[in-house]
Amino acid sequence: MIDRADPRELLRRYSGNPILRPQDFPKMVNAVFNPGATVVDGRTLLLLRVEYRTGLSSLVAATSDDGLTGWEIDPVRGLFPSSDIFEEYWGIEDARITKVGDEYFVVYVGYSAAGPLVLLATTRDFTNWERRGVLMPPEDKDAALFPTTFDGRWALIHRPAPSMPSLGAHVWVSFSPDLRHWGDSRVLLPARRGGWWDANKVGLGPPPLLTKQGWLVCYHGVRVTVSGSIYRLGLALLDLDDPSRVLARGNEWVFGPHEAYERGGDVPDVVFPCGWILRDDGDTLHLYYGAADTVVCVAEASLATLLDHVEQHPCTGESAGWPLMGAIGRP
Ligand code: M1P
Repeated sequence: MIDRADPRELLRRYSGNPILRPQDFPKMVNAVFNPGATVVDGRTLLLLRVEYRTGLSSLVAATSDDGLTGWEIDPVRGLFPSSDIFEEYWGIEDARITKVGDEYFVVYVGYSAAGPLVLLATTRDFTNWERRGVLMPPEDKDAALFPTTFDGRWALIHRPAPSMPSLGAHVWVSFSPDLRHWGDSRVLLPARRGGWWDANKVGLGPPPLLTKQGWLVCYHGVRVTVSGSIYRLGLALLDLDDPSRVLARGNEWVFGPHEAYERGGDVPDVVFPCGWILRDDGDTLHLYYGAADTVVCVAEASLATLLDHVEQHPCTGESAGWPLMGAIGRP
């Protein structure tokens, strides 16, 4: 295995990675990955995607005092699919958690018999849940809510799958007055084309993060190679008042698989974050990600440094959109 670790990386891996593995569970499970993240009563809470040895997944809570060590898995705290619910027939996956007041809005993927779709459930304690139904019908995934409304409308970032895959899978934003009826949908971050790292398929990572400069967005881009797909991460910045306006989008990926636990697993060469937490100093950012669809890891970054990076790539006019998709700036 070639080690391509570079000390200049913006995101630094925690030396204790992976922080959660299948063998940490009391019951035998196949994989634990793609965690949503938040803070509950001062403790870091991850909502883990746990894939059992049936092939189906649930969302299970694990907590830690410092967000790095001493993880306590509570196998009965979380959200569990029911085969009585059509939308969750083959399990539930990849939670993104948005705190609104003292409630947590958890947007997740339901693996329905009609394909993956976007569901919402709310909770105050990750034990008692209110299922709020379908936000986006199949096929759609990689979705999260903003924590604030915009002129009275909720905003959801999501990733529909096109019926013609050759047209690419792009990140969209949609709006709703009531979390039930969605519309005013538009492409937010188109997948680029050709040789780009984020050509043809992109999807949201964690929920958008509020900063003074705008909403910071982390997304995954998928590069298809003869040996399989490589999932890497990039950054974009959205307007504070109008999140359908892209202010900046980095050209280079900022994080990609190179450690053994990212390069080998059920799905090799995948880093897939669904949560990040800005710590109390206002700058330390912990990014929680699934590695190779098998284990859970964390990487740390300075928020100011990430913002500096993305702001070097402002989008003006059409530069974030379709016409120039193959040629945004210089790499
Ligand atoms: O296997 C990699 C990822 O594939 C899917 O993501 P996407 O549809 O955005 O490419 C998801 O199933 C995800 O859970 C998985 O980690």
